[in-house]
Amino acid sequence: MKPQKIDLFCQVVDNYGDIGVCWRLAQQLQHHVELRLFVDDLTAFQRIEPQVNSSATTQRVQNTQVITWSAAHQCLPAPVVIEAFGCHLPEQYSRQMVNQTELWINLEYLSAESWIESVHALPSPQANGVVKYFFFPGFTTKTGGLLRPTELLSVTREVTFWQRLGLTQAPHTDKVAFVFPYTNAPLDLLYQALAAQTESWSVLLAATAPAPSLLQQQMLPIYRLPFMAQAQFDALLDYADLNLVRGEDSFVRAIWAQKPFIWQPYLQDEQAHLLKLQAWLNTTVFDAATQQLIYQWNTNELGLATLAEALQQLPHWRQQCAHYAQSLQQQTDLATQLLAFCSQTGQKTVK
Ligand code: TRH
Repeated sequence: MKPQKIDLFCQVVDNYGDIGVCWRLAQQLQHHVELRLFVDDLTAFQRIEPQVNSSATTQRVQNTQVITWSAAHQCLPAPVVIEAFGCHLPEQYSRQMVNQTELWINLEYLSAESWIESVHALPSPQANGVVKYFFFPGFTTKTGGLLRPTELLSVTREVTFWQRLGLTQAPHTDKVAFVFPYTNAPLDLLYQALAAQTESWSVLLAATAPAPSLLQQQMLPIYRLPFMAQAQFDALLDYADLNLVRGEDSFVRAIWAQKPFIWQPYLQDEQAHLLKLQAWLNTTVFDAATQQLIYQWNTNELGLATLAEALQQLPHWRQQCAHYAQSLQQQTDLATQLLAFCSQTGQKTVK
């Protein structure tokens, strides 16, 4: 059964990763199926997509039907339902699924840990009588793959692009770093290392990042950005010479930008994020120095000399990132895998 209609549910737990992933996925799926995206927090959604009307119960946003969580009970469930990151579906909607839904998928968080392969695509019968399948994104062919953009965005030295970001023109330094960190990232070290390079660097600092001190602003040009639409965010990842990213969504998108990047995973109890980080590093083609640099960025062990040295070797770092992205490109992307999974599995579970 080729799916015709899919309902995708997104609950915003924290930050922007949940809606960031769901919006990306929705935009890709809507080319193939009639898609409804149910979101519980339109204010967060509006920040990454300004076309969203935060008070509309239902609306079309770039060809995707967007419905608020509270209006879900008025909708007859689709044959395929995807809940993102184990969010709990609205109760009444969930009860109605029994006669309507052939396939229920829980799209899980991304991880490179090896256990993912053994649980990806496993079924689990649910109280409402519908079987739920666990769909794990990942970095190997035994997982659900990664969300992949259909094209890279060529930014654009257009003045209007920069004006929307509050800049009069593109930064005029030799190189640009785009910085989207968690608050505990060693930014002072980064600024010092960038300022010490022979080539001149400027920093484009995401709206959520800690404000630079006066001293830091004297080291190099730091442009504080407004909160941007996700498409602009992506364009900057493609434009920058170095990307500092975090969480899940900006991390994956930074891989495709094929630029040197450092990933800061979302902090978890008992240092679980470091296990995730190491598991991912083990799957990469990065040399030991690059792996160590990324790891130490997250443990606050990184030395100024190590970072400065890596920046001096930027073309080599960039080459590694390009190879890495090219090797991952051999894998089928997440949206394509999800659709194929629906075709194969929906058939089997149909009553
Ligand atoms: O916001 P995050 O820290 O999200 C996190 C992670 O996804 C984490 O895995 C999850 O468990 C936690 O939330 C609850 O980082 P992430 O995943 O990179 O998502 C950020 C999104 O915000 C991404 O889609 C880009 C978007 N964004 C914009 O569109 N414009 C902006 O100006 C900024 C700063 C972000």
